[in-house]
Formats: sequence, structure tokens, C-alpha cells
Amino acid sequence: MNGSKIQNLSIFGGVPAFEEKLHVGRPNLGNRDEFIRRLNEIWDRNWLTNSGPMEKEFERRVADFIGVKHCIAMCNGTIALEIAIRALDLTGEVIVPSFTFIATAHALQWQEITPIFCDIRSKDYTIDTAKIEKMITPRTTGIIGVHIWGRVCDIVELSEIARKRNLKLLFDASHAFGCSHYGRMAGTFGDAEVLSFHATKFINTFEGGAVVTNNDELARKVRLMKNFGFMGTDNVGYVGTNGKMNEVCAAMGLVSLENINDFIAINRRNYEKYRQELADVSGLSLLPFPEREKSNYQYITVEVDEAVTGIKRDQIVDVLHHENVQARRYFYPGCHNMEPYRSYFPHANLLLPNTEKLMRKVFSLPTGTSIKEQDINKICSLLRLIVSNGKEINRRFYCNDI
Ligand code: T4K
Repeated sequence: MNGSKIQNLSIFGGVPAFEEKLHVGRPNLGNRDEFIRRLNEIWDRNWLTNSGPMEKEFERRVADFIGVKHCIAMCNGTIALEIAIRALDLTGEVIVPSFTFIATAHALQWQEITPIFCDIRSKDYTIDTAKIEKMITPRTTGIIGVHIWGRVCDIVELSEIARKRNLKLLFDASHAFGCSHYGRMAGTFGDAEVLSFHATKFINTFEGGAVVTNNDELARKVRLMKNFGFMGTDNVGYVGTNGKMNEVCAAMGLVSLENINDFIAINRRNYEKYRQELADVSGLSLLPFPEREKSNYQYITVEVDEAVTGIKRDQIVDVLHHENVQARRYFYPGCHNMEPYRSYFPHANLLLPNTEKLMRKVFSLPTGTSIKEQDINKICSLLRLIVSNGKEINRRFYCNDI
């Protein structure tokens, strides 16, 4: 990906490059005045963190939106994962897809729990339930499913395996706030689910995350663990950490939540536009969001069939970068190909054929409130141009044969 040889696309009768970079992950911002009003409230109250009123309100609103009993807000999604893992008493080995953001695996390894990487299925890139059972050993204590790009995992199968094999079931729902599965919202499944409210997420608190669960005892434990284990003044009952969300982050979250319907509508409009524009580009398919479900439409993911395009995914992304479209290869190259996992499990690729194949096929395109319809028109014109000249671009700039 580095050292592009691309000069410009004008020789192909090309579209002029964007003057400014268009990024995947530009934050969705709510109402500025409302945010400032809340900041003034925090200032006047002089209560900045440690379970303040904004944090409590944010937790209540998130729980109501999902329809779950408990939401425990945190300083980020990674700490929320670590705390959920600890509160569930996971030890030994935990089965997790390799095709995810590295935080899912690190949250285990950080606590000296071995992530056992499982393959994904081609239809929606979520963990392949048919392959889980043979990865279970006497050391296995749990499964973490990841609702990748807002596609909820196979809940029925996973719950059945977890029940049968007496394993804990946790979901990394960092991408799935606002998404449903058979009409039920992500955040209500398994023993608990974890959300991320990072700046790049559909709803953001600058940095933030949460554990959501219907389990009262687990919620109590998580809440204590995020506050050093304090059970009252001068009384600590658990090993805990500092996972608290501060008031400014919670204020940002509340403002985001107030705009949630607008964010979904804009993301959906963008998705429909991409779908329409890319429909006639052979070799590129937009991954669909399930029609009958609720979605946040946050990730626009395109799959490349290089036998048709005549140009590889990496080269398409390279050309897009050259044209100022900062497409991303989420989630290349898979956790098992990054350290320390690559050294720990040098042959993991043999068990992950779909992951190995699919991680080379997909890329994400910009969406969200900062993207205009004209931007999408232009991005799609660029893609059309790249694909219709795929073989020639490949020959001139990359000297590669497909
Ligand atoms: N599990 C999953 C499945 C996740 O996807 C994540 C996070 C987690 C767990 C962990 O949750 P957190 O602990 O992060 O709450 C980004 C995010 O940093 C990361 O939160 C996210 N997943 C992941 C999918 O994306 P990078 O390495 O791509 O970040 P970066 O710095 O390249 O930013 C992405 C793009 O966003 C940039 O091109 C520019 C734009 N951007 C970013 C920021 C921060 C902005 O325009 N403004 C901004 O303020 O990981």
C-alpha cells in the first residue's frame, strides 16, 4: 500500500481529485448549542466525573433506547471489554473471531487469557458457528461474538453452543448500537454486550464505551469494577480499575443521542445512494444491511471480485487514496496476522481460510453526516473509472498480473 506509483487518472479521462481528504470515520456531530449548554451546566455544577448526573442520564437513555436493564458507561470500549471479560470470570481460552478490530483480542490477552481465533462466514463476516465446537478445549471459558459493521451474529446458534458447553457468551457490539436481530436490539443478547462510543462510531462521546446487560448481579460487579472496586467510602470489595466516563463525554453522548434519528437517516441515505451508484459496477458489491432489521448504516463496505475488476482491492484503495478518498481496509490483516498473535500462533491461517480470503476483498468508504450526496456521486464515478480501466491501471502502475 505504501509507495504508490499512481500519477493521476486524467489519462483515463478521470474525475478531478477531491481537494480535501474524505475520511472513513469522520465523527457525527450533534447540535453545537445544545452541547455548549450542557458544558455550561457541568461548569456551573462543578461536578466533572465519578458518576455525575450527565453520566447517569446517558446510561439511562442508552438502556432505554436498547431496551436493556443496565447500561454501565465507561471511558472507552476497550476498557468496557476488559471489565466485562473480568466480571464474567473468563480465564484460560476464549473463542473470538480474528476478523475484528485488534481491541477485541487485546482485551483478552491483556488479562493473560488466550484468544482462540475462529473463522468467519462469507455471508456476513460474523463468527462461523459451525467451526466453534471443534475449537473448544477443557480450558475454554467463553465465546466473544463480534457484530461486525452492525451485522448481528447468529444469536440462536451461539446461545445454544454456549448453553450446551457451559460457556459464557459476550458480544462486542461496538459497531451495532441501533441495530436489531429478528426485531430485538443488539445489546440485549448473551450474558452481556459491549458498546464503543469512540469518535469514529455512529454515536460518540469523544472516547467512550459501555457494558449493557440484563443480569443484575453482573451489572453490580461491572459497576464496582469500573470504580476501583469501591463498595462505599473507604471500602473496596474487588480488584477494580478506573473505567469511568466523565461528564463532558456523557454530555457529548446525550447530544449525539438527541440526534440519533438524523444520523440514521443520513447514513441510510448515503447507503442507498452508494447502492444505486455501484449497482452497475461489475466486480464491486456493496454489503447489504438486512432489510427487515434496524440498522445504523455506519459502515459502507464494498467487496471486490478481482477476477472481474482486473485490479486488486489494495490497488483500488491505493488509487482512491491518491484521489483523496481515504478508504480503509477494515479489518485487514486480521488479529492473527498481528503481534503478538502472529508469533504465538504462526499457523493460525490454516484454520482461518475464510478470514484469509475475505480480509483481502473488502474496503470501507466514507459516510456519515460530513459526506454529501455529490461526494458519493464522485466517489462512485472514481470507482467506475478505476474498475473499467482496472487491467490498464494494473499494467501501467503496478506491473501486476491478476
Ligand atoms: N471492538 C471493535 C469491533 C471496534 O471496532 C473497536 C474500535 C473497539 C472494540 C474498541 O473500542 P474503543 O476502545 O476504540 O472505544 C478506529 C477507532 O480508533 C476505533 O475506535 C474503532 N474501533 C476502529 C474501527 O476505528 P483507526 O485505527 O482506524 O483510527 P484512526 O485514527 O485511523 O481514525 C479513523 C479515521 O477517522 C481517520 O481516517 C480520520 C477519522 N477521524 C478520527 C478521529 C479520531 C476523524 O475525522 N476525527 C477524529 O476525531 O481505529
